[in-house]
Order: sequence, then structure tokens, then C-alpha cells
Amino acid sequence: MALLPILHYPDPRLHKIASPVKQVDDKIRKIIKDMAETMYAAPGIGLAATQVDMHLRIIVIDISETHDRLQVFINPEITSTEGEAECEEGCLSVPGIFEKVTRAATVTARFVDERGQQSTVEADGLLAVCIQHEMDHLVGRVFVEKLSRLKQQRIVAKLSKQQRQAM
Ligand code: K1U
Ligand code: ZN
Repeated sequence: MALLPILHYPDPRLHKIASPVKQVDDKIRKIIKDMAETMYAAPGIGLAATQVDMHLRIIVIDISETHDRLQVFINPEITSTEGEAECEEGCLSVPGIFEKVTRAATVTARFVDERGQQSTVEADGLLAVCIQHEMDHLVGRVFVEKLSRLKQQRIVAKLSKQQRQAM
């Protein structure tokens, strides 16, 4: 079992742009396995490779209550969206912070699966939120950057305090 260290906001490596995966091979499947283990251990319902300092377009998500419905999205691209919905979001890279964010209510995305097969997903509810949140990580965006400058400053101050207390 390999648990990967998760980068914490405002680490500048969270702003790197991830590169597409060229070929889904055993090396990529090992990264996916380690990412899934890291997500389950955190615990979280999603993780983008960017958050574990691997700058490849890979996302893992499991929104099931039983933690046995892992979904893997390699090279995801959103092809269409509909509507708007507000949802409270959290982030393993921004521990202890939960804020409401508005995103598309439904998304359709194409992606490559763990076997290297092209696939599509139509998502709404929490899965749609999670796909958009994780895809933002792949282009270096963290959800708190959707909030007001004042809220961001408060969050950075709160995280610095948490880090000082953890020392
Ligand atoms: O990207 C991440 O850091 C993962 C993030 C995903 C996410 C959650 C909520 C809305 C949008 C995206 C998390 O998993 S935060 C932790 C969390 O939400 C959670 C943890 C344990 C049980 C249930 C939820
Ligand atoms: Zn996140």
C-alpha cells in the first residue's frame, strides 16, 4: 500500500498544468492504485493527480457510501454542460474548509478508462460537482480561487494557523 503525500494550498505546485497520458500502461495503473488508496485513506471522495504532485491528467472518484465504486477518468474532457447548481465543496488540499460554489448542474465528459478504452459519462449531483472540481485541479485551479479575495485571505490565514498548531 502506497499513500502519497497530498499538497496543501497555497503550494505553488497546485497551479501546474497536467499533461495528457500518452498510453495507459502498468506504470499509469500503479499511479491510479496509489491515488485511490490515498483518497480512501484521507478520507475523500475524489483526488486529482496534481494534488499528489503528479502532473498527469488522471482523476479518481468514489462517491459511494460503501467506498467500493471507484471511477477513474484519464484525459477527461467536458463536452457539454447544462444549468447551474450550488454545492458545498471541500478539498483534501484545503483541509477543514467547506464553502459553497456554483458550477454546471450536469456535465457530459469523455475520458479514457483504466483499460485504455475511450468512454463517456453523463453526470449530475455530487458526481458532476466532483468531476468539475477535480478537472479544475488538472489545470491548476483550486476551488477556493472561485471565492472572494477576502474569503481567500481568511482561508490562507486559517490554514497557516492550523499548520503552526500542528508543529
Ligand atoms: O479534490 C479533493 O481534494 C477531494 C474532495 C472532492 C470534493 C468534495 C466535495 C465537493 C467537491 C469535491 C474531497 O473529497 S473533500 C472531503 C469530502 O468531501 C468527504 C470526505 C469524507 C466523506 C465524505 C466527503
Ligand atoms: Zn480538491
